[in-house]
Amino acid sequence: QLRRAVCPGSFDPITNGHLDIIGRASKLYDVVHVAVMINKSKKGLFSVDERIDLIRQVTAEFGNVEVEAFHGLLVDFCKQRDIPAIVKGLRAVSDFDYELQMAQMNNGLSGVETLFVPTNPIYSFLSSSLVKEVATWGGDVSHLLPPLVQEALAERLGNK
Ligand code: COD
Repeated sequence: QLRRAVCPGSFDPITNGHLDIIGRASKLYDVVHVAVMINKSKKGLFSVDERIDLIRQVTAEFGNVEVEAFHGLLVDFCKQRDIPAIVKGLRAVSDFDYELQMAQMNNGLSGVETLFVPTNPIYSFLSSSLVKEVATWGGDVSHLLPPLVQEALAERLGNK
């Protein structure tokens, strides 16, 4: 039986921080599912389909990553696909409180385990929202995003 894990998130858009965690998870598991959360109340800069398309392209090299949208509970996504583990990156203590709560809630709901991977320190300050803010005002984010994503972002923000 294939060993599966899921990396969930908003990925609006995917950054090098996300990609680092997905790549490391892809070495530990046979299949890594990337679950892109559909949040109807939060309109993103990129549509869910655009996010999925970008993630598929930048994770293709790993060879064992499957990208899908989901709405509802993450534990249901896991149950439907026989996924016993959630892999999350931990950036700093500030991530910890909320991540611990979610990990405990998810475990209580369905028994799914959450594994935390420490962020690569070069990405510990990195988030999709900061990247969007910096890029909006013309700041250089080229070292924080895969080139393809950087292009899509510049185009979306009209900086190109
Ligand atoms: N370095 C390393 N990892 C990173 C970095 C970075 N710089 N940035 C982000 N990550 C990792 C983290 O593990 C993060 O959790 C994940 O990538 C996704 O990040 P975002 O910002 O794209 O996504 P979020 O935080 O908006 O995602 C939240 C979830 C979708 C995971 C969460 O809301 C969820 O599970 N929702 C589903 C509904 C549900 O089940 N709710 C009950 C939860 S108990």
